[in-house]
Amino acid sequence: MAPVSRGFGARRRETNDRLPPGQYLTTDFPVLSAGPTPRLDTVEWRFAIRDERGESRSWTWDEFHALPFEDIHTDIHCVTRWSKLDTRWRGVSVDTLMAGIETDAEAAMAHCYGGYTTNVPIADLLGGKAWVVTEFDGAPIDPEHGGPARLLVPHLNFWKSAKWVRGLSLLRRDEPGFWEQNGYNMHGDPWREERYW
Ligand SMILES: Nc1nc2c(c(=O)[nH]1)N[C@H]1C(S)=C(S)[C@@H](COP(=O)(O)O)O[C@H]1N2
Ligand SMILES: [Mo]
Repeated sequence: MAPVSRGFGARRRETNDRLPPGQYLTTDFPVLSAGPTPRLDTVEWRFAIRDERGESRSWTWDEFHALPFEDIHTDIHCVTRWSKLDTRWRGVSVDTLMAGIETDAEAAMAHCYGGYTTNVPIADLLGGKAWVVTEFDGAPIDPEHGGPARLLVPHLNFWKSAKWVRGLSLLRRDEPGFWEQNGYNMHGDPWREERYW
């Protein structure tokens, strides 16, 4: 009945409860990019949402920073099986960005500087589940990790968290993005092991 090993066991269970099936923990932050890292000037940066009727609204860097920012403390899970616990981000919730946009869309396509795309159901973007983030660990996000801004949808596998995001286009019907056309799951819930088709 050594209290030390009881405590250790309890902590391990707690951590394991946060690890989806088939995932392992990592403490570093791997970089996974399908192409080169775009170098973006925030003066030129825009973020736009286009609804399914083709109407759009967009924010400059300064306009974006006039929106309410939130601190996000979350675990992230990559389909290549690493999970990282307790990551800290800062950004604007998609709820805030979508406020005032009337839509019946089923899904959104995230578009990125550099050409990457990924599709996410609207239900997974609203309700405090997704953000456009500009800070990681109290500093601007490194370009390799998606700076100046990336989408963060931490309850889905990390390929849905589009780096260098430049906008969302709202889709009446869900469509596959870059990895989804190449065999990745349309939804990507790590807890259901939604990895590939
Ligand atoms: N624009 C863009 N976003 C992207 C990717 C990419 O190649 N391009 N890779 C995705 C994948 S597969 C993963 S696992 C995460 C990796 O993010 P990280 O490099 O910050 O770890 O970004 C996702 N977002
Ligand atoms: Mo990934």
